[in-house]
Amino acid sequence: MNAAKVLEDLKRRFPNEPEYHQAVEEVLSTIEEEYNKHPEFDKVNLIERLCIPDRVYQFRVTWMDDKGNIQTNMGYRVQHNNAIGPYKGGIRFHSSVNLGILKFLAFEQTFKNSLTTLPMGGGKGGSDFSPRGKSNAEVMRFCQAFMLELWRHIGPETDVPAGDIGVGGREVGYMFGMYKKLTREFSGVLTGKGREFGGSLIRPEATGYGNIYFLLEMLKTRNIDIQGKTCLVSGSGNVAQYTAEKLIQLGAKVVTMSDSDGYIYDPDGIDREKLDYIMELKNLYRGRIREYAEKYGCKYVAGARPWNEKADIALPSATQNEINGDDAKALVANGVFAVSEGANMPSTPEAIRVFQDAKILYAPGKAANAGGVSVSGLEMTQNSIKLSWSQEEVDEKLKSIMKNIHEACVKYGTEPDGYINYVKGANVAGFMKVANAMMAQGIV
Ligand code: NDP
Ligand code: 2IT
Repeated sequence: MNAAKVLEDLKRRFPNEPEYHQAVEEVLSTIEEEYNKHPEFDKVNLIERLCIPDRVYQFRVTWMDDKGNIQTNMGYRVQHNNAIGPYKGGIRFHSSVNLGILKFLAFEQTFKNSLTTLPMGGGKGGSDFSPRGKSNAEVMRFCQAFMLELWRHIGPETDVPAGDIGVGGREVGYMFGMYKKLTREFSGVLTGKGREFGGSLIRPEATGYGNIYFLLEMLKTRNIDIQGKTCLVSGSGNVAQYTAEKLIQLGAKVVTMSDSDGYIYDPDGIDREKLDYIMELKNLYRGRIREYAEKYGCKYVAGARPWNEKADIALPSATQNEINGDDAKALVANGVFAVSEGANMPSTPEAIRVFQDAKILYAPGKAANAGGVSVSGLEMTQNSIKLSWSQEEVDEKLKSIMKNIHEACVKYGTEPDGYINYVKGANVAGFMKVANAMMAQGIV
């Protein structure tokens, strides 16, 4: 394979999908060498089949708002690859959603899910519906209208969606209700469900906790203790909240959180009580992070991200491309020695280069945030055996999965000078398993 040529061809055939091109380029550039050691892969043009999704569903979602107006949104499900298990991946509701963004997420998900060691293929879905400012009833009607189309394409052994930006327990519950009504079947078709109807304990916490478990493994390679370390967290949604919770439990100091309007900087650190306030503010009242600064009298910076503040560790947990090259330079200059990604692709290629050139610990999302989908996989298992495991059991399994992912990164990503290139490690490890499964299954 010639990575540059494959990418050029994809750009020509699928223009105007920059995030998809970005994600593919990052993977191809790091697996090219390994891929070319296996001429049998190229003989069957494996790479093209791995980059282009198996299929994409696109549909119109029409619903009525509280004023009686009829609203139209777009709905999508990208089924990327099911070589190692049913398609699996979240659903995103955000005004920015388009096909290119979901293709990047489904592509990434395929490698991430492979890394978890659980039998899950890769997929992603969503809509350009924005839950911001919508009433509960509007969200319910939208979720129902969305599922009215999606249900034909998913199933517990076919494709199992879950949450992502704008989709949490509430939305999963509404979608599950509609799916059940349409199919007259109670099944594990979605993960991230409520505990009362098949949801796994620790699933809400899993992405944030898993990211910190991965961070601890990285810190261990340099004999660094997390206690007392100052951390920058971006976002204030599901992933950011449980990232902060675990950091606080471990004695680290979280000084920032953010939302799409700006960030707060609390030099005293966000403690348990302040985090409870954020959880209530965001999950119950659906308020803005600015209100935290008003309540606790700390700095709020509108329209900015937290990467210029001084810290030891950064945990981007909001969205893609939220750290650019300049942000990365500021982080490194301010003493940050570890970046572990809770979000998917939060660092631009320039930012990744800055981190790797500075030889700091840098974990890409597909490794560091794999805890979320891992516990989704554990939820699928519990649903199919019709049992539920205790909190401790799930947490232990999550820790061991994150440790295994770290080991895989070390195995495939250690460079001659000893620096661990986690991007390469994660991509090669994730790729090899999917590639071998595809080879065994013939040209399909
Ligand atoms: P949430 O919707 O719960 O929270 C998202 C947070 O990020 C909010 O604070 C939101 O601000 C902010 N945000 C969203 N879009 C933007 C934007 N364009 N610019 C600035 N801030 C933004 O989502 P999650 O916490 O679930 O997801 C966060 C990231 O983690 C995403 O990249 C997601 O793909 C990834 N992820 C999620 C997993 C999960 O299990 N949920 C698993 C693995 C990865 P506001 O409140 O203003 O909207
Ligand atoms: O990006 C992700 O891994 C998720 N949004 C979670 C997917 C899942 O199926 O739990």
